[in-house]
Amino acid sequence: MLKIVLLGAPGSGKGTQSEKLVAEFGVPQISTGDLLRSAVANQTQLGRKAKAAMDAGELVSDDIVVGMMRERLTQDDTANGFILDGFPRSLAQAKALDELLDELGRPLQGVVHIKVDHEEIVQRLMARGRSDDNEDTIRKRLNVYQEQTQPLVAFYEDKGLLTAVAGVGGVDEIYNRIKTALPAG
Ligand code: B4P
Repeated sequence: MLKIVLLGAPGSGKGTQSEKLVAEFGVPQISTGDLLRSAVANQTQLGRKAKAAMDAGELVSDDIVVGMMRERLTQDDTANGFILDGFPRSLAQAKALDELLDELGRPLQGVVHIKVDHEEIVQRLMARGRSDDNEDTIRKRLNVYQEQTQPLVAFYEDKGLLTAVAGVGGVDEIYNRIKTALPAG
């Protein structure tokens, strides 16, 4: 059983580290970024609504993302837990997640905050080269992170759920730090 959120700026390595957690703990990774990109690629109604915000480095609206997560978190494969990657990204999303997990009787065990300096992130994402990885959009995403997502650090700290790990160094080194930060049980 592992029910956690990986919190961190875009490009902090949430996706990279989630893959390793999935392989070791056998619970699904739920990435709102991946779900949204797949909706865009399949040209669904939701994808068409999300595309402009994603291209501009803005957050997709809370109601779209929360609706998508409600659907995903009620699927059977989450019975033994989940790794939330890139969700929540705003206080409204965090509060909606609390309500949803309360309803499901599966409260969050912990939040791991992966901390990486923003200049390092710009370098990493420019090297990755996804369609939203040009310098202007990356800087926009970092500003959005600062304004809308950073407040979640205090939100989860107040709940006693947050542990911070340094997200610089080798992928395995960071993974070991994350494992040490995982909640017991
Ligand atoms: P995401 O898909 O969440 O994209 P990300 O933040 O860029 O990815 P991540 O942090 O997982 O970084 P990764 O491991 O890939 O979001 C994309 C967009 O979707 C958002 O801008 C927004 O528009 C929308 N969206 C998503 N969720 C939303 C929500 N909840 N609400 C509203 N809108 C939402 O690593 C990045 C790079 O670094 C990779 O190239 C990787 O190889 C490299 N890397 C990883 N670890 C490294 C290390 N230790 N050293 C060096 N490089 C490393």
